[in-house]
Amino acid sequence: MKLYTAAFPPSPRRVRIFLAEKGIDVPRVEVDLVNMEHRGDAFTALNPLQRVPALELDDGTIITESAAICRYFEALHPEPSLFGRTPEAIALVDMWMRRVEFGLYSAIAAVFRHSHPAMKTSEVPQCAEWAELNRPRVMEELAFLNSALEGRQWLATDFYSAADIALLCSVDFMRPIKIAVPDAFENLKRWHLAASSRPSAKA
Ligand SMILES: N[C@@H](CCC(=O)N[C@@H](CS)C(=O)NCC(=O)O)C(=O)O
Repeated sequence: MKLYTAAFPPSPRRVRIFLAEKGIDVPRVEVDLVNMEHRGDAFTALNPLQRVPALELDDGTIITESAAICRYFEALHPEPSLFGRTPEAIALVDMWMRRVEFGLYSAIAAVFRHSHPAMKTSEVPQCAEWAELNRPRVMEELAFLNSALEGRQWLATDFYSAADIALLCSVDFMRPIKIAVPDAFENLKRWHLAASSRPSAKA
């Protein structure tokens, strides 16, 4: 088994944090995104979408999409559970993970992909106007998540879950687009400190 990953972007980091929480060690292949290795023939043969992460199983099966890779490892190693054990917890983790992905993460990604110089060759054409339209959406999503975290330690349920990992990777992905969590969003700030303090955050 091999995990194709890259150091800085959020999606491969989601998988690395997930694996660290589970205590699973998977051989890794670092894909050089700066030098466009993911656009080369070898990686394109693995993932025609030319994105990381990708997981190659021993029989050659390729799994992409960070959430799908995490679900694969949850099924292989159910404990500690990061997707929930009860029907209710499973649904809540999924609900919050999707809210983070479709809400906050997609707004941040739109700003990053359409405004950051590093994405010039990947996002063609870059549309600066689309980036600017998404900046206020990022703030709206942060406000929503801040209120959702009122009185709660973790986002979805009473344990640190895959939804928290998605949120941590999204919030940290705001650094390159120079958006910070406003001080007024105290619940989100408290949550971010707690999530960042877990050893897995360094993965
Ligand atoms: N939905 C996918 C997103 C994968 C993705 O967009 N990966 C980015 C890094 S976070 C990438 O490989 N970007 C390279 C490019 O756009 O050229 C997932 O969750 O795995």
